[in-house]
Amino acid sequence: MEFKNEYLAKVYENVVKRNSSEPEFLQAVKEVFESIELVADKRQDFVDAGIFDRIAEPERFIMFRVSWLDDNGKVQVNRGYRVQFNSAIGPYKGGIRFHPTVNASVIKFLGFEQTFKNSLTGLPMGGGKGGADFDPKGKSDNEIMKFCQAFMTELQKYIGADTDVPAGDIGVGAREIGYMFGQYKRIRDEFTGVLTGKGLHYGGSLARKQATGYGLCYFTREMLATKNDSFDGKTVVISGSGNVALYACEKVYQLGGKVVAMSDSNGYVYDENGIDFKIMQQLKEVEKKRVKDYADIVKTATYVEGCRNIWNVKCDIALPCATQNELDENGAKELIANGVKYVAEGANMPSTPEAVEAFLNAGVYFGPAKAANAGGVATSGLEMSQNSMRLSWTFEEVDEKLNGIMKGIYKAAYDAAKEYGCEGNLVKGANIAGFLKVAEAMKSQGVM
Ligand code: NDP
Ligand code: 2IT
Repeated sequence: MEFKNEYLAKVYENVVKRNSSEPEFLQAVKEVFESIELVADKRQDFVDAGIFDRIAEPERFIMFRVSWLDDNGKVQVNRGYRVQFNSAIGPYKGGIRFHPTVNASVIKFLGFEQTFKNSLTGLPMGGGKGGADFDPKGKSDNEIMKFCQAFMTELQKYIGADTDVPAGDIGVGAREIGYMFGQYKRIRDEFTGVLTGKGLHYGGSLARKQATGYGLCYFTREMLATKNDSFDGKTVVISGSGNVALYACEKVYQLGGKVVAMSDSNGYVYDENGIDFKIMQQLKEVEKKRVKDYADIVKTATYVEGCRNIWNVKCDIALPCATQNELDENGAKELIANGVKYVAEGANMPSTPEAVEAFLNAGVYFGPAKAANAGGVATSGLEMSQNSMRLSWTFEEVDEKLNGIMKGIYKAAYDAAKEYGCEGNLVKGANIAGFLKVAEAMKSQGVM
């Protein structure tokens, strides 16, 4: 039996039966259930209210065809998704991912995780996620616009500022949000905060772009402080080189650390002198080039083919910021053998369960995604507040609130772990703290 609590074992069995072809979703549910069985033992009221039976079943799952014309006038068809997972504590909220690997399992795992992450922020946001199996790589700007318009033409039926508020994720940044916002406005004739991560000229929040990466480092700083340690002089490896990775890199330097390696899906660059943030930002964010090109510009850097090899690089702190299951048991063992002390997840579920176990067993202090990367959605929450008030805060104001929220999340996860007898296990702590608020709200609102 997978669980000590018999009731939860039965509930999980049912989840497996219903979702047998969805490995990522089951992986995410299992991890959360392994933590909240401690709650099930203590809280018969939650058992009686059927909270555990309901929590892994999304309130709504929408799947739709997205047809559009490419630059050659040829019809292209993609599949779009939105999962509206849980609205107990606020409107559905979560990003949109455009990547060829997007499927029902990936969207559901992300929406499930988002529910607890959003709860941890302390802001009133439920859990949702969406996306399409569209590959933005090699598409012209015109094709991106056509796709975004076709995608939103269908999605707009289901979302709204008080219903469901999407944002960016892999393959969706300010450009895509702009095209989707424009299409929503055209069809619904409403200028509302229906999306976050908007451009600064039309209601976007300052510091939203930086928020996930910055927040990850603020969270890591709290982890370090618990061990009477700091970023000062630390060597850091960051996987990925997209939105989250880039701004984690910038903040590591601001806090006194040094980033020695970054990657994309093809390979990684290493430079013992430190990766130059400005050059990497220009290359990836502005010119949309590859990490390989970095080594052509910076002569002290070396490029290594194969992104998973990045975990062979010796470091004190590892920040996986690319995608799910990018760090497996082998990667974890390499990091441990090379003396890694801290791992904090910028991506969603980047470490496999075996990798997480290896870190915990080796005494590596581990910060799980739903706590460590919550700064992005938290700042989306701040964007929603600013939109509702029809005003905007300064960069410094938003950044300070973000730091405060990340400190609060760390404390909530740390304290919950302690209260439930697993001090120092932030995986369990984050799952329990995130779950409790959602569960209380579901119980108060009755069976639905
Ligand atoms: P971007 O699209 O900006 O960047 C993604 C990065 O990850 C790229 O470097 C990309 O490389 C790499 N990558 C993507 N898929 C794979 C893959 N299958 N294998 C190897 N590398 C891959 O996305 P974000 O930075 O926004 O997102 C990164 C992670 O952070 C995701 O897990 C996302 O869910 C999570 N996240 C994002 C938040 C946000 O606010 N944006 C908030 C919280 C979490 P390549 O260019 O080669 O594809
Ligand atoms: O995974 C995430 O938290 C995000 N992609 C951000 C979601 C949001 O609504 O800002």
